[in-house]
Amino acid sequence: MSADVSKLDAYWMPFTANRQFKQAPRLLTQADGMFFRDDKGREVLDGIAGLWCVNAGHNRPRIVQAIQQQAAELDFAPPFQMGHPKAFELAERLAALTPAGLNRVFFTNSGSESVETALKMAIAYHRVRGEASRTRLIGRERGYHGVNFGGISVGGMVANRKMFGSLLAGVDHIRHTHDPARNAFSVGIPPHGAEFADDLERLVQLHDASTIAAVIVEPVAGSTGVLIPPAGYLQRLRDICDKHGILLIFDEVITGFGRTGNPFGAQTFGVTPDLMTVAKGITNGCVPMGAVFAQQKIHDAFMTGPEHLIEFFHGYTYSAHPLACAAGIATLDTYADDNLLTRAARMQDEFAAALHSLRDEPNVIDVRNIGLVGGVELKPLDGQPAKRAFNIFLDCWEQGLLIRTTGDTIALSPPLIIESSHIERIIDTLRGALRRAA
Ligand code: PXG
Ligand code: PLP
Repeated sequence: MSADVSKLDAYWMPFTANRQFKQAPRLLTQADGMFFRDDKGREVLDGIAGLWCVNAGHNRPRIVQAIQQQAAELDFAPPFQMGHPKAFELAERLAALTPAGLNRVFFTNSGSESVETALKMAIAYHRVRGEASRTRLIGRERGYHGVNFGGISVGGMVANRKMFGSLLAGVDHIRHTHDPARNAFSVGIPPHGAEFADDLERLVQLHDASTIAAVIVEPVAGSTGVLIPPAGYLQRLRDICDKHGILLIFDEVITGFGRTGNPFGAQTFGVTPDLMTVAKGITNGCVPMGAVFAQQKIHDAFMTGPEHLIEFFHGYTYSAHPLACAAGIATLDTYADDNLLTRAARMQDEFAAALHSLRDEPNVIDVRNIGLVGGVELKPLDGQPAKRAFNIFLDCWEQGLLIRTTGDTIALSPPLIIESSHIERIIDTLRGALRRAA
């Protein structure tokens, strides 16, 4: 299938080098299983599950049918003061998968919206309980929490923040956990750095716990370059939050839905947050959707006052959109049919061994992995940060492999249906590109 690519000007592309792209467009026109096809008919192996979202692989029949049927049956239902059956069904199905207690589900349309929703819930929760002074939000350096104002305020990626003014007031950050001097080439969970969590104690001493509503972190930071939490780190954050009455928010937009070997990262790391944000894999990437999972006590704290009044003044026109709910239910069925939410645990040793075989290739300064997430960090070209990795991205594309790069880190997050032959092809292609770039 060839597309008309004569006119590329009108589309201002997101998080894209627009001028470079439009000189040599990379157009995807079809997808099935582990593969895309481009407009020239080439097969491209999907090394990143679309964008960390197509966890069950592309074009899954149950999901396709569910979306088609739903579009014909109920195209839209207003989500405010109205409902439709699949919204309740999906919420119940999700609540059965989440770690203990996270059994109330608020729907959004993206990871960014999930983050805004969780931050607002946290501040409002303290207020409805009579602790209105708890308004401060704590994020982490190098964190990614989407692109809306709350998310970039608690986020810690400089390029995503510096252009956009003064951001939200009353935000602070704990330090990131990346420590290559001690942890480079760790296989799986890095051993050193639980004490990075103590930075939260420092901020409590500075601001006082009575001003802090919540701390938000990604269990595994993805966009910032695949940072795996050091052993004991997340538990220590949990303990400090408990000691000071601070809510702990896990942003599981990437780690949710099987990426780390369990349904959620919280289960892989054995730490349960008060609020959890998800998106992406909730519908296998097929229809935009996100959600916030809340501990029941947080939900219940809002359920006071006259019963005819709205309890939480928040929501989106497309919250719990019928197409997204239908896709979500079919996605959970597909994950169950193929045992996909634990497949990363079964594949991770093989994936890790293949990935770490790249450690002696030119300019590789670190390799990181957990579940079916891999990071390969490269020594930057002198004076040209991100260029070496971008060149490798372009080379892999030429060779029929889609990867992601952020700065000089290559990120891999293949669909969870990946087989050994795909792992070999990904690593062989990457190895060739690393050698050519040397
Ligand atoms: N939180 C986290 C932890 C994410 O990874 C978002 C929030 C925002 O989700 P939406 O759906 O609003 O994009 C994300 C999204 C990358 C990459 O570079 C990662 C994301 C988005 C785009 C690119 O790998 N994660
Ligand atoms: N802007 C305007 C003018 C609107 O009327 C609305 C919703 O009604 C929005 C923004 C928010 O849109 P959404 O609910 O899709 O986030």
